[in-house]
Amino acid sequence: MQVINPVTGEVVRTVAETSAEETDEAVARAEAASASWRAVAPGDRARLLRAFADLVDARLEELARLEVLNAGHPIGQARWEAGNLRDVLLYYSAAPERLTGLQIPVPGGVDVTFKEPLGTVAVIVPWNFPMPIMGWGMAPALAAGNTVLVKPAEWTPLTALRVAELALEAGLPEGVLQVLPGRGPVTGRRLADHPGVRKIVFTGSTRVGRELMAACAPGIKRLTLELGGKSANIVFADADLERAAATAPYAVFENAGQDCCARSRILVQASAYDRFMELLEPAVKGVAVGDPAAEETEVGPLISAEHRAKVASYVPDGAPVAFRGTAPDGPGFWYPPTVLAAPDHHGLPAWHEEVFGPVALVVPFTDEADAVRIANDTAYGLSGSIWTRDLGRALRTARAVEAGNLSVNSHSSVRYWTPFGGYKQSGLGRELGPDALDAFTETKNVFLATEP
Ligand code: TXE
Repeated sequence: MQVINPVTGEVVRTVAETSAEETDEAVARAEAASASWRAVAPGDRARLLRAFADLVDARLEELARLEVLNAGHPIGQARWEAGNLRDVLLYYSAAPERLTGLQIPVPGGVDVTFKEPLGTVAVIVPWNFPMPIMGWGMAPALAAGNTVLVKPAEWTPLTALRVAELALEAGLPEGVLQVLPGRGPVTGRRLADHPGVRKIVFTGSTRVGRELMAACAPGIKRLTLELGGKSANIVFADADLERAAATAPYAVFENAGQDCCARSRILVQASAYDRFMELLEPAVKGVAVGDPAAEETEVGPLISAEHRAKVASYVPDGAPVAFRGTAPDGPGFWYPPTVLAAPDHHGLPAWHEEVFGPVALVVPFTDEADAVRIANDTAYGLSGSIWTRDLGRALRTARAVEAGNLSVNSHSSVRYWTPFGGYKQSGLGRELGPDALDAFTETKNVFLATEP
């Protein structure tokens, strides 16, 4: 597979594709490593994960630069991504020694529950946040005693391959973590079909998520899905409009909008609409789009020429463009931050579908009930923001919006201490936080009779 730098459009590396047969061999290696990995003493498993995290930390700049080259992410953001992988490894390195079961009082004996690893699990990773999303699946899975196969996206295999080398260097035994670069329908699908793989963790499109659910059905394979989003950023008239408008562009244009949590539908209370738009325009035009290797850059290019064409198709001639930011010309897959003002939004595909690019819609609403109605007018339910100074309204609205992760007077989505995942067609199950350990263990209950 050719790895392309999205800034130049040039091939920077060629990576071998894992065939279906090679995928089977990797699964066999992972299964063979399972018994000894689950038998590693909890303290030793914790130490190995900490050593792994320390190596990621030591190589943070190298990993970040590799992501700039491969995904075109701004260097500051890429450092955050490598740092997130390190932090998630450290967070779950505490788990092996704290994975406790329960002792429940029952008559006639002693009843104990155990948390046991599933065996071999596969993590299928998209191209938008390669290192963090690899970590969110891999770290809790390893901590709980599973062996792990990671399939990075076709576009972005480089950091995953380097991270796998660091795992070996840290002392993880052979076969415990393997990275299989390859095509989704070949390598990814084989992992989903393989009876030796006990769980699939998938982040990607809702279309492929649906396919994987069907592929997992025959074997009742465990599945966690983190899919698309169409999140709302709800701005009430009583909010700090300056802050809401200054931050709104970053909540959708960061990572060039290639973010499942992007707040791509900005809902503004009608009485504050004109003022908000006045404030939003300079904020959007001020977003620094350009060379991702430059420290001051905030937004880089899109991942590929195909993806840019798809994004552009959501802004056809005659689309209600209110204003746009800037983007470089020339080689590379650039697209300017674009705001559509669309009171009559229902006919627009960009209202219903995940654009996954730097395109936002602004829509007015009348009152709280209207805001909730519009926010929930989507098949997705991943994330969202609520801006208001009224705490009661903030909490009422947060409880009424059908989404897994909401933030008030903030656009924060992912905090690795807390569960992350979607309602409706945004996914199934939760990643991160304490919940993720349940997703990588089976609960076994054993009853010991103490009376004859
Ligand atoms: O995703 P795919 P794509 C959304 C976003 C984007 C769209 C398409 O809207 O524009 O999806 O992106 C692997 N069996 N998100 O085409 O195809 C694939 O190799 C098993 C949202 O890149 O879903 C890659 O590793 N695996 C999102 C991963 O699935 C398969 C992140 C994701 O690719 C497979 C990315 C198959 N049949 C895209 N087909 C988010 N939630 O953050 C593909 N894959």
